[in-house]
Amino acid sequence: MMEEIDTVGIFELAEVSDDLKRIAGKVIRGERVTVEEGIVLFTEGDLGCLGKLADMVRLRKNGDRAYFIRNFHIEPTNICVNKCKFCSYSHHFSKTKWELSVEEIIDKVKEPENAVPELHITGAVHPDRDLYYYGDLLVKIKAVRHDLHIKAYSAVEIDYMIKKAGLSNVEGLKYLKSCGLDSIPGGGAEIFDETIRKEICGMKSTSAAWLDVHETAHQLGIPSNATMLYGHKENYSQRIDHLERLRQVQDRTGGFNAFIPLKFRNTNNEMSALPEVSVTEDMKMYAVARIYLDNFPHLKAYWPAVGRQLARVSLTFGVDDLDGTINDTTRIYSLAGAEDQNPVMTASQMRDLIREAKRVPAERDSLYNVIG
Ligand code: V47
Ligand code: SF4
Repeated sequence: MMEEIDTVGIFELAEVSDDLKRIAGKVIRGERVTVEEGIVLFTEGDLGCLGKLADMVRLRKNGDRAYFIRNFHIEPTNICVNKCKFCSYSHHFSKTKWELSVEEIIDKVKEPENAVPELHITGAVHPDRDLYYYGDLLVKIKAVRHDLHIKAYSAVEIDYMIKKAGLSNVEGLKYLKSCGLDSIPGGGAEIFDETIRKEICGMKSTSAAWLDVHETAHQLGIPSNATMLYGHKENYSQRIDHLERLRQVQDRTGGFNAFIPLKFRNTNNEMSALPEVSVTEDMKMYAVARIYLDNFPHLKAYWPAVGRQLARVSLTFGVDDLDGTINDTTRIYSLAGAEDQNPVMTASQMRDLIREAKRVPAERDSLYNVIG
C-alpha cells in the first residue's frame, strides 16, 4: 500500500509522521477517518498533503465538475431577538433596521433579473413574525413563481417559529413544506461545541435543536445544507466534533447536500478584536472537511464570504461548488468585512472562474442536477 501512496506523490512535499502516513493510506483506500484521526489531520497535516488527499476525494465524488447555480437572496429583516457576538448584520450592531413587507418581497421575486431557478431566503429572528407569516410568504411566492425552488429559513429561524407556534418539528416542518418550502439552507449551525456556542451566541437555538430541525426535515423529504463558523475561538478538536455530529446525522438520513465552512469575518461586531485566520487555515479547513465528511456529496465555498480568488483556489482543496450568481441583495458578509461589497457574478463570470481552476463548469439546479 505504501508503494501506492508514494506513487500519488502525497508525501513528496513534506516530512510526514507515521501517524499521518497511516491516515493518508486510509483516505486513499476510501476508508473513514475517526475523530482522533481528524484532529491529527488538522494538527500535523501539511497543506500540500491535505490538499492532495482532499482533491482525490473530490475527484472520486464529483469528477472534474465544479457546480454553480443562478440564484438570488432575500433577507426579510435584520431585526433579531438574538445577539450573536460575531454578527455584524442584526439591528443590534449594524445601526440600520429593515423589515421588508410581503409586497416588497413579492416585487423582488417578480423582477426580471430574478427569473432564475433558486431563491435563498434567510434573515434575522424577528420577534413579531411567526410560522404562519413565513408559511404564507412561501405560498405567495409560489403563486407568482411556481417553478422557483425556495431554499428558506435557517434552522434557527425555523426552531424559533415552530416553538412559538407550540408545534413539534414534524408538525411545523410538514406545514412549511405544504406551503412551498423546498429545502433548508445551512445557516445557524455556528459551532456545536456547547461551551464556545454559549460564549459567542448563547441566545440562539441549541446545537441539539439545530440538528433536530435538519434531521426531521430530511425524514420529511426536505433536503438541506450545513455550515460551520470557524476561525474564532474554537480549537481543532471542536471543529472535528462539529463535523462528527453532522456526519452522524448524514449516516442516518442522507439528507444533506452540501457542507459550507464559513470563515469568521471580524468587521463591525463584538468579536472584532479577534484576528481573522490565514488563507492557509482556510484551505486546511476545506481540505479536512472534504476528507472527514465522506458521506456529504458536496463541499461549497461561498464566494461572497471568502472572495472570488480564494473561492477559485478552494477548488483545489476539495471544493466542487461555488454557490451562485447571488445578486447584490445579501448583506451578511458585506457588513462583516468581506471584500465584495456588492456580491454579484454573472453565470459567464462563474464559468470563467471555474475554468481558470481547470475544472469543468456545471450549472446546476438546487438538487445538483446539471442544467447547463
Ligand atoms: O449562520 C454571520 C454566518 C451564516 C458572520 O446553505 C458570519 O447554501 C462569518 O448560512 N463572519 C448565514 N460568518 C449564511 C449561511 C449560508 C450562506 C451561503 C449559502 C448557504 C447555503 C448558507 O452567516 C450565519 C453565520 O454562521 N455569519 N456573521 C461573520 N461575521
Ligand atoms: Fe440574529 Fe442571526 Fe445575527 Fe444571530 S447571527 S444575531 S440569529 S441575525
